[in-house]
Amino acid sequence: TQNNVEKTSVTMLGLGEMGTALARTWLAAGHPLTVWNRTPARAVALAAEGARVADSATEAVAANTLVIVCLLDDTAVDEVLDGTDLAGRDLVNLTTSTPAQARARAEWARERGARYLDGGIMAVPPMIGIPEAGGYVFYSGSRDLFERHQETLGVPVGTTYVGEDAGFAALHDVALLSAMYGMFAGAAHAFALIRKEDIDPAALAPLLADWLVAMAPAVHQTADQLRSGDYTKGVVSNLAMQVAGTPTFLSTAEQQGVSPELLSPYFELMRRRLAEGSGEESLTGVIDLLVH
Ligand code: FVH
Repeated sequence: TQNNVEKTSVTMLGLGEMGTALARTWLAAGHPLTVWNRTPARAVALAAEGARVADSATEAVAANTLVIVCLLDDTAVDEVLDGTDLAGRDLVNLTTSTPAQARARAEWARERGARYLDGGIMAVPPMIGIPEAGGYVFYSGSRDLFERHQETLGVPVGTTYVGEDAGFAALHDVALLSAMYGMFAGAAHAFALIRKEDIDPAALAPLLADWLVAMAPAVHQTADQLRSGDYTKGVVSNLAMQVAGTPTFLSTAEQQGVSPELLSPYFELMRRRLAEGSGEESLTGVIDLLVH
């Protein structure tokens, strides 16, 4: 419906880059919106677009049942929500946190009479409100709450519910971002290898991107092997062969004057796993060496 009265009213606490981008989409979609930010100047543009600006976090929380928080970190959440009356509120926390912080926040909210949903945002601000950009938010915590507000939560960006454990959204968020940093580390090493050569980085970039995309589906075999416990299942390039190849990578790095410090820790784990007699396996066994 296009009728504003029938759209869920939203309170938004935190108007940084992300909070502002989120808030703007609810306004544009016709959701009555109350906002608050520590620095009031950041609310001026949204007020001009139709948001009601509360004088305090307490007033903003009192305005609506659905309260969405997007602040810098967990400490800021403490400071902002301290003294607000959360009884009967549906608290959705999109602030980046650790799984332990999210679980503690869920319990903290429950003690104050609020339902709780935690979110991990898999998007940067320019992706908000652009469905084709592919961003989404992991949600975990109260399933009832998620289902009740799924339509509203889906206005800025897609939604993916990952379980009743309030820490799971943060865990999924950090897991995906950790894999991303591994990819960035590999790309950094690749660019370093050609840095002093007459090779255009812009020519390497599409080759690199296509190769990473081609290799990415390997995670499905990893998952399949972890589930079955058989790390030799479907192996094409076994660990023994891959460890035998590592001197080539290290020598090439040396010849190119490139530090091996990004690659070496992973190669060391591969060697340790091989030393355990796992030469016929894939690289999946490395995962078990990481888990204490
Ligand atoms: N921006 C991004 O690319 C990433 C994408 C993935 C998710 N993150 C997380 O989203 C949270 C908010 O990030 P942000 O981009 O909005 O961050 P800032 O623009 O720096 O705004 C921070 C807001 O937090 C307020 N704030 C900070 N400390 C306090 C405090 N002690 N008391 C009250 N408010 C506080 C700040 O207020 P002000 O400085 O304007 O007064 C902003 O509203 C974050 O968890 C990312 O990890 C974004």
